[in-house]
Amino acid sequence: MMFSILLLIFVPKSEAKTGSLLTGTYDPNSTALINERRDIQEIDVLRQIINQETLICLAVVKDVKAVVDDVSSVKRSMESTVTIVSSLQPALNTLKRQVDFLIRDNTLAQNVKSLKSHVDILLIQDKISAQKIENLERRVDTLSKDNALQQTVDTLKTRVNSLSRKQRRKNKKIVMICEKTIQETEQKFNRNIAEIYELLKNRTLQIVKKGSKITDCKDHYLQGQTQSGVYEIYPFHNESQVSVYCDMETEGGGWTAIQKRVSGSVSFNRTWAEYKNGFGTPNDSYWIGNDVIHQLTKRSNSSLYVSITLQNGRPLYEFYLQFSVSDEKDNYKLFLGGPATGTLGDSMLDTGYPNYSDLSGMSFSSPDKDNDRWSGNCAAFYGKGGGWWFNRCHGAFLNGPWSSAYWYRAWYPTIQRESMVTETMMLIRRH
Ligand SMILES: [Ca+2]
Repeated sequence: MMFSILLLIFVPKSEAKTGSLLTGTYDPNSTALINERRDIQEIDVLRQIINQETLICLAVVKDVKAVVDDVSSVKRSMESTVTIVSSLQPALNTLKRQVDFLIRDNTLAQNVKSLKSHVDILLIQDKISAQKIENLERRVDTLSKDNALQQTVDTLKTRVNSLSRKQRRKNKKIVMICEKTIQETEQKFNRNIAEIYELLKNRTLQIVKKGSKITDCKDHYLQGQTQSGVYEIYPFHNESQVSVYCDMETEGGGWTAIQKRVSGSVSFNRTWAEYKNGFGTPNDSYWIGNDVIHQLTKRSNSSLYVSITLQNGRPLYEFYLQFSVSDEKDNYKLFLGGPATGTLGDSMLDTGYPNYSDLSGMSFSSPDKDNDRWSGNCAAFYGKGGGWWFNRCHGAFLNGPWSSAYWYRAWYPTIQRESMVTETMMLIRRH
C-alpha cells in the first residue's frame, strides 16, 4: 500500500519540469535554467533515494513474508503440539491419580522413610567401619614400619624363651630333689612307724601280761572300754588280777563296783576273812574285798556312788565326793566326805544322830569280829548278819540279809521296806 502511494506522487512532478525547458528560450545562466537544473539534480537524488528505499522495502517485504511463513509454521507446530498434548492427557491423568495414591499411602511412605533411615544408618556405619579399617590399616602400617618396636618385641621373645628354658631346667631339678626327699622321708617314716609299732606292741603285751596299768575300771574306760560288764583289774600292781563289775555308763562311766547285789543267791553273812578277800561273782552279786577297796582308795581320792533299785524299777542314788578305807591293821576304817547329793538322801555321813548312825570314821565289823561302838555286835545282831562299818549301829546297811525281815534300815529313812529292794551297788571312782 505504501509503495503504490509513493509512485503516484513522484512521477507527474518530474514530467512537469522537463516540459517547461523544451518550450522556453535557452539561457544557460538564466535563473530559471539554474533552478531547473537544480530541480533536476534534486529529482535525481530523490530518485536514487526512492530506488534505495524501494530496495529496502522489497527486502522488508521479503522479510515480512518470511516472518509470516515462520508464524504460520509455528502456528501449525503449536496446533500439532496441542493435538499431541490432548492425546497424552488421559495418560497424564492416570499418572496423576497414581501419584496421588502413592502420596496418600502413608504406610508405604513410612516404610520407605524407615528404609531410607536404615539405609542412611547403614551408610553411616559403613562409613565408620571404613574409617576404622582405614585407621587400623594406618596403625598396622605404622607398626610394621616401626622397626624399633619390632626389634624390642623380638628381643623380649628371645629373653622369654631363654628364661622359660632356664626355668624348665630349674623346675626339673627341683622336682628331682623333691622326689628324692619324699622317697627318703617315706622310707624314714616307714622305718619309724615300724619301730613305733613294735614298741607299742611290746609295751601293750607287757601291760596286758602284768596288768601294771589297769588298776581299776577307770583305766579300762580310759582305754576305750565303754560297755558295762565284768573286767579284770590289777589293783596290786602285780600279776594278782581281780574280776570286777565295771559301770561304764553311770555319770560318765569308769566306776568300779565294790559291792553288787541283784539276787539273794549270794549270802553276805560272811567272816572277816571273806570280807577281807572278797566273795561272790561280779556278774551277779559280790563283795570286792576290803583289801582291794583299801588298795583302790589309798593312793587317790575317790568318790562313792550308792545305787538302790526298787521293785517298781525306780533307781535311787546318793553321791559322796570323798571315799576311802584304811588297811586291815586299822580295821578297814571308813572315811566318807561330802557333799552328799542324790535321790536317796544322806544316811551314812550326817544322819542327825552322830553317836548312833554316822558311819564316817567307823571300823569295819563282821559277824565274827566286833569293831562297832555298841556293847553288842551289830554285824551279828540281825539274824543272818553281814559285814559293815557300824556305829551304834547304823542308818544305812547294804549287806543285810536279802529279802529278810531281819534286814533292818537298809537306807533309813528312804528305804524302810527292804523287801522292795531288787538291786544295790556301791561304785567307786578315783578322781
Ligand atoms: Ca560292839
